Amino acid sequence: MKWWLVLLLVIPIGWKVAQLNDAPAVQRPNIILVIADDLGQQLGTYGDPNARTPNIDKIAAEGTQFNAGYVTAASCSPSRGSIFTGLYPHQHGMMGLSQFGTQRMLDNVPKLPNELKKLGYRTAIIGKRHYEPESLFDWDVEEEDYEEMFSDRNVLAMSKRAVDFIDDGDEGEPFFLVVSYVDPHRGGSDDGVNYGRNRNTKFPKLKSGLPENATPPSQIEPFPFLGLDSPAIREELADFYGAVDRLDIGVGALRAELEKRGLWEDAYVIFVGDHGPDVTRGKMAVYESATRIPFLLKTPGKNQGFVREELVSTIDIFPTLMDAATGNARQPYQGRSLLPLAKSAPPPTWRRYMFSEYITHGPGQFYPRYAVRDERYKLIYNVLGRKAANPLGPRNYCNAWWEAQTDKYKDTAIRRVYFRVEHPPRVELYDLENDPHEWNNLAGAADFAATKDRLMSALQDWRQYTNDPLLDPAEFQREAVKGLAHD
Ligand SMILES: [Ca+2]
Repeated sequence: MKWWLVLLLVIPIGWKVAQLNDAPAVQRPNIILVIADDLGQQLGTYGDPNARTPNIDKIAAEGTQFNAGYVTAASCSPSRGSIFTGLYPHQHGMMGLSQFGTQRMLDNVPKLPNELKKLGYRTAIIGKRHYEPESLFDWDVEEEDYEEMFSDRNVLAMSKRAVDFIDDGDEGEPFFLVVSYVDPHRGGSDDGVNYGRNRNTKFPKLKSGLPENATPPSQIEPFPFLGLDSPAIREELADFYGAVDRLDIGVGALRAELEKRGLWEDAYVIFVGDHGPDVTRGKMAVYESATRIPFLLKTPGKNQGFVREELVSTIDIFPTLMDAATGNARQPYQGRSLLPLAKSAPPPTWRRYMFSEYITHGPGQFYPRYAVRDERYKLIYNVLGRKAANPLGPRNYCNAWWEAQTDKYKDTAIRRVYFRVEHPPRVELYDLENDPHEWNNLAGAADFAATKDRLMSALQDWRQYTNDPLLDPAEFQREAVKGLAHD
């Protein structure tokens, strides 16, 4: 019997997290999970020259910074579904955005707040949820004020709501607090305002009076993965970094309140982005710029400052926090507890491959693709290849995409990179060591045929092992009909 078949037989029984109800009454640690919306590694602690993020950087300095942290999908709902279930989108069922009525989480998947609540935790989510059905989740407090959090980006009001939840609890009662900021997502109360005709919505640089001094466009260095520079690109990214500044101010305010109550030092704190920035080759792609995220973990205590290179994923958050709460992170988790990596001891054996996917996003955006990387190489499998153009459309493109269309870049290598966004080949292969921005597709090169085959085989094994419904042509067709429908 194949190894993955053995696991398949075990996993359905294990959906329920076993034997947690009878855990002994012990003092459990407080847990804080901070989620940023559409943020890649654009932080000072990851070496970004534009970011002014002292508060978030401090979490890295006190804890463990994972340089190779990934989400399962670069779309809000599928990614958040994975954070809260420890499963890939094709397993938890929400393979695209949840607000259009076609994508919902399966009833029988494990849910992190529900499991922590069984252990005696008070649970709260302050800010963006973006999953369906909301009734599956057992939060004591859910605060999602659209105007305050999305339109006004009032990060200070969000911190206030978070501490109100803490102050309402009994002393010594452990809490699981999720603060889910909307920055630096596009939009806000300037809804409808964009960067020009047929262009994307603006990033909200200034909201609720913050930040007081955003970096001017002239001082912005464009994201390296875009490969282009222009005044319009700088203007757009200055707006993005203004929203990042505000996010950091919010995290600082939250931390200050927790410190005031003596609740910061002994808490477990995780900081992640739900996927990379909403620019071309970012959100909705499976490039590194889409799926690689800031991933910080602070464990109780002071001044750790570890930096790890292991491949870690948001599917590891569930087992990590169960491990933090119970001292145990047994199967049936897809991911692994990260606590063994948050130590100065030599690293244990770790995973060799990292997987991510994109199935769909909003209406009409069904274009399934999968990615697998090892220490050095990355393969992308675009299931439809050039049978269908990538249906994301110009509204999803940034000023760099428009810049690449100008005559100046005719017949250049960078134009081909942007062309590949709309017309991807079936298979892409990149050498991340020599080509970290994934510009030079090696899939057709004879020298790399063995690497390509090995990664494709790992990818197929993983899809089978994780029961990907899209392996079944009838299911694929059903999802295609759902995903290509327009509202
Ligand atoms: Ca998002």
